[in-house]
Amino acid sequence: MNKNILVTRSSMPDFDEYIDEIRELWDTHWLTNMGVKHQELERELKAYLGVPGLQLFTNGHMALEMLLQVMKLEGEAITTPFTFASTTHAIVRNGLTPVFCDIREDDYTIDADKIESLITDKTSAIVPVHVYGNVCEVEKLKGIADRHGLKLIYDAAHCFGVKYKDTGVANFGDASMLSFHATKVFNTIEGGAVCFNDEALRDELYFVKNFGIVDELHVKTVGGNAKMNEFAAAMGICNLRHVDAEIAKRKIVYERYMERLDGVPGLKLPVTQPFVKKNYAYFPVVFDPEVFGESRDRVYDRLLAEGIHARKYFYPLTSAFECYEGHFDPKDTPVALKISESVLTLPLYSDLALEDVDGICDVILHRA
Ligand code: T4K
Repeated sequence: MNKNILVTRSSMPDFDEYIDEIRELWDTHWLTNMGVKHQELERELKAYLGVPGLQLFTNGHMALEMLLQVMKLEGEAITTPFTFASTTHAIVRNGLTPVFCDIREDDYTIDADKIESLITDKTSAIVPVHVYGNVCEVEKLKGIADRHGLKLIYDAAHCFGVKYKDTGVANFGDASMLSFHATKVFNTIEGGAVCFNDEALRDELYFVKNFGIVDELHVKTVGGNAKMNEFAAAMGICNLRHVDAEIAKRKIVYERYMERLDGVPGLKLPVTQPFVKKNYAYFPVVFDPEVFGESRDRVYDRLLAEGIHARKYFYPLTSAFECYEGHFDPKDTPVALKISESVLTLPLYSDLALEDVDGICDVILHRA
């Protein structure tokens, strides 16, 4: 193909739309610390996502890390190793021990049926990931968390706009983290949020992201700094106006991949989950080398040679990271290990041309 195609490409508003949005910041000189753009975006996102509570953060990772902090968790958190570094690091950076549970073969989310055997008297939380925008088994997970008195905190970084049974997915569990990174379906350049039901969390999250400061004389928590600035919030306000159109365009790209690759022996394509409204965030393909005749790594290399940068999200498993060497055994989660060694996420973004999708499929299928 001889063309540089990356795994994704940030959605952006028209230049003039963004300039109009930030113009007033030159009048006020108010650039951060929960200014007008921050407040406006928070209000608009609450309405769009249909959540009772939402706090913005500087990125998804700090949102999750600080959420775990205000939950005052101790001991162990049951989670999945088939995720981005952030999920595991947020747990560890809070002084908690991650206990890795295997994932489901069909949608790659945590296998709820394997959680209870991992619960000990030290377990304080379950931290599942709605990976690729696939929705976890939310009802089962709630049942387990309630039965054992555990907090249920979702990493919903991939899930902007996803609904389950007509409910915004960030409503499930005690709280959910969303990422608004440049690579996500909805972006604020860098950014993130925590969505929650319990109103008590609102103040805790508000204070912790601003050094724990209550007012000029009172500091009530050992907080940090994870505030979203006004330029990022303004980007979010603009992008939110177009996000439905962006998701609709992603759907067209996604469907073209499905059309071209469905039924090819040895390829496992994304699942369609019942009752789920998708956001078409990722297009993961799992390669069975025995049947397809080539490994994931071989296909990755062939695509790269044509300038197509598919990504091995999520390889290696977080439990195999060198920073955790000697602490975990990736073989304890055999399904996750197998998927991480055979999955490739193909380029997917709203303005990816259908001819390029065809070109990518031709390379995969040796028709180029
Ligand atoms: N939990 C989960 C499950 C996550 O997946 C993530 C983030 C988090 C938590 C943490 O949320 P944040 O703190 O990031 O808000 C990228 C993203 O940086 C990361 O946000 C994302 N997950 C992860 C899955 O993907 P890399 O290391 O692959 O990024 P990079 O720089 O290689 O970019 C990938 C492609 O995106 C580039 O090839 C081109 C495109 N791109 C990238 C940037 C930076 C753009 O089009 N515009 C850009 O500005 O991690």
